[in-house]
Parts: sequence; C-alpha cells; structure tokens
Amino acid sequence: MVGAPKSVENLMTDWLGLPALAATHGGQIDSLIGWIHVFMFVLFVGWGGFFAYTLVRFRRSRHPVANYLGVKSHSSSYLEVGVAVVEGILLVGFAIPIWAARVDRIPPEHDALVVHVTGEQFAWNVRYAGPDGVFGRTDIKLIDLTANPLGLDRSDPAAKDDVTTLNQLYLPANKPIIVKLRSKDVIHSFGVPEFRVKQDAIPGLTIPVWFVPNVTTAEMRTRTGNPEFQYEIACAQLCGLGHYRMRGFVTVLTDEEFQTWMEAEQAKLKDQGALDDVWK
Ligand SMILES: [Cu+2]
Repeated sequence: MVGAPKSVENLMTDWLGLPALAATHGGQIDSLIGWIHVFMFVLFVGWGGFFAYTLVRFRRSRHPVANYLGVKSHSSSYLEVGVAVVEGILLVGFAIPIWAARVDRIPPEHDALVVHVTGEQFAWNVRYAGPDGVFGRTDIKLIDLTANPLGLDRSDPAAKDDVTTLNQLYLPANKPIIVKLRSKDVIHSFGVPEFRVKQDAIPGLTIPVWFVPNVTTAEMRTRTGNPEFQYEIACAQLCGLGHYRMRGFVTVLTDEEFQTWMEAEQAKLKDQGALDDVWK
C-alpha cells in the first residue's frame, strides 16, 4: 500500500497482496483478514505438529495391535466443549456486534449520497436522484432495454432530473455513499475490491450497502503509478453466459468535480427534453 502509514496490519496486507485500499472502513477489514491468516497459521502449525506426533507415538513397531478401547479420559470432550464455548463467545460477543455496527448502522440519508444500482444480465444500471434528492417513479411498462432500462417515468416531476448511467458510477470522495442494490433478473454481486465491499444483488430485494471512498481516481493513479487505473465493479456471482463481461467502473471525484459532473448531466437532460415524449 503506497502512501499509507505502515502498521502491523498494513505489513500483513502488503504481504497478502490485497488490492490498494480506498475506503475508510477498509483498514479494519484488512487487519481482520491479516489476523485470521496469523491464527490459521498457528492452527496449521499446531495441528500439523500433533499429526506428526501421532504418527510417531502410535507407530506400528510400537503398537502392532490396535487398541479397540481407545482413550478413556474425558479430557478431549471437555476440550471440545471449551472450543464450542469460545466460538460462541466470538460469535455473540464480537461477530454479531461488529456486523451490526459496520453493516446495519447505515448513516442518515441526508448526510450521504444515495445511488440506486440495479444489476441485469450483463450490466450495472446506475441512477441518481438528481438535485431534488427524490427518486422519481418507475414503471415496468416503460422498460426499454436500450433507451430506458429502468423504466423511468419522465412525466413524474421527481423523475425529470434523475440521472442514469450504464456501467459508470461517479462518486464524491470523503462522503458516505449508500448504494441501494437491486437486480432485474438473477442474483448478481456488487464487488469493488478497493472499497472492501461485496454484496449480492437479489431480485425482489433492495439491499443497502454503504462505504466512504477516500481516495479519488486521480490520486490512485498517482499512487499506483498507473495512469489508466480504474476502480472496477466486478460482478461477483456467476450470473450467466455473459458474466465475464459484467463490469462497471467507479470514478471517485472530489466534491467539486462531482458537482460539475452532475451539472453537466443536468444540462444533457435539458438538451434531451424532446426525448421525454418518446418515453411517455
Ligand atoms: Cu452478474
């Protein structure tokens, strides 16, 4: 990780070769992944050692006949109950509260940017509420695969300024982003490795996923030394024959750049005013 301060966690994630980090909560996830590797290594060495010990201890030359009674003490049962109790504590005391804090405690919408992202075979439809902050009406009857993939009803005043894009997600940096995930057909999965975010999009459900991107695309290009760097939305569920080409791109902008982009989109909508009649 170039530019980030080196802590023990960073060293572990460098060593594991994780993608560059670009969201505020990502450090915690990386440190968890790092520690899990350390614990698994300890378990591997422990169990591997035990295995080697049993090979020697119960070798054939010393025990030519198997002992059908086996172990008589109850210590291994107690040990297993102990392991189950510790795992119960990890689940109830750590895993569930951390999930509640990180995933369920979604920031208030007025402090965040809400974006609707709808997966379909094989693309990501992105929709912004526009300056009015209200998502306009959609109607399944208005869906047109190329001209209006979300069935947006431009006759609804709230829908007039809604901005839609295909496979292009523009986000301002350092602001909570709430992505409301949906799917038009099968299960897809919205995954952006640099944001340490991955969530299934399931038909019939609207699933919120939130994060705060904190490195703009331009900054990341300098950091990685790759002038063509792009954040990529990779569909992380095998969703059909075209799954391999279901990729979108995220452009993280500064707040001003994002406003400029939104204004340009509004100008485009005004120019396309005539299209309203086509969609009606
Ligand atoms: Cu997909």
